[in-house]
Amino acid sequence: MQTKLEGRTKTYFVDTEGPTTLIGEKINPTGNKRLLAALKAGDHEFVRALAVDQVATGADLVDINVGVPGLNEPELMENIVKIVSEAVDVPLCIDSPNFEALKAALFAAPGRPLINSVNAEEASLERVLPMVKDRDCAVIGLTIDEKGIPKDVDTRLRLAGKILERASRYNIPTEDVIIDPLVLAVSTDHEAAAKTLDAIQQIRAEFGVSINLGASNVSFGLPDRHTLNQSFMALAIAAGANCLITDPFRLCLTMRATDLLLGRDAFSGRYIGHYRSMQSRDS
Ligand code: THG
Repeated sequence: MQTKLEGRTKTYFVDTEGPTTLIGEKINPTGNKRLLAALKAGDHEFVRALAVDQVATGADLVDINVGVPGLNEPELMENIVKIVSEAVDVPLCIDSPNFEALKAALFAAPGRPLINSVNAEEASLERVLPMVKDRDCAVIGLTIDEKGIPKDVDTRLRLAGKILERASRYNIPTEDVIIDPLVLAVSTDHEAAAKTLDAIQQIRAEFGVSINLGASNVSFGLPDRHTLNQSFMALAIAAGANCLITDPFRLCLTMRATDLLLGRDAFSGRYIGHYRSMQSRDS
């Protein structure tokens, strides 16, 4: 299944049969003091460089999350979407729980962006799906509802079905919905990663859709998070996740390695290409 996305000049397909999609996560002030200061100060050059560097490193899409308490999110979102879409030509992933911020971003973004996200709560389905239909774009559906992130696999499967069914009622085709089964920290539930891997497999088998994951939640609260993130990424891709929101600087090579080992990189082209481009950047 393919999801068509467009940036200012580039068309990109998230593809269940293709190489794994990397959505660069770095434009997100959570835990990033330098970005937070830059957003507060209106230092747009810092944000522009983050977008350009992520794409140069292999990001297929750039996620934009500018939720900062005290700042006007719709206005900031519109500004940052304009800056990033002038700086890079790839499609944008608009990351906000704020409906007004999503609306502002959709208005400012070129092409066919990816909304991040809708979830199975009524308020979200009723507000976000009409925007997806009106703007003719794609959306990530989180398997979460009024009760929060389900711990079990069956509820995640049911919520994925609910989101897809509701989208089809708005005449949004299945291929424009990418399901995110979410992962919780293994430090608080040692089966959290295993359950998400199971959910990825079952959702793919049942609905055939693309699966997205924000891979770094898994390692929260543990030492050497990078090792856990790398291992989890490989397992998630093997289980059927084909789209990951992550740090391209630290995880792009692991993603290319995993695709190669799963037989999805003819003549090791993408793996070697990424390795070479990193070497030429370092020298
Ligand atoms: N699913 C979907 N969207 C998502 C998530 C998901 N969006 C947000 C998040 N999860 C993915 N994005 C991030 C962004 C940053 C970090 C983690 C996930 C992060 N930041 C560093 C930290 O907190 O230590 C700071 C990084 C820095 O200094 O640059 O970990 O699951 N659909």
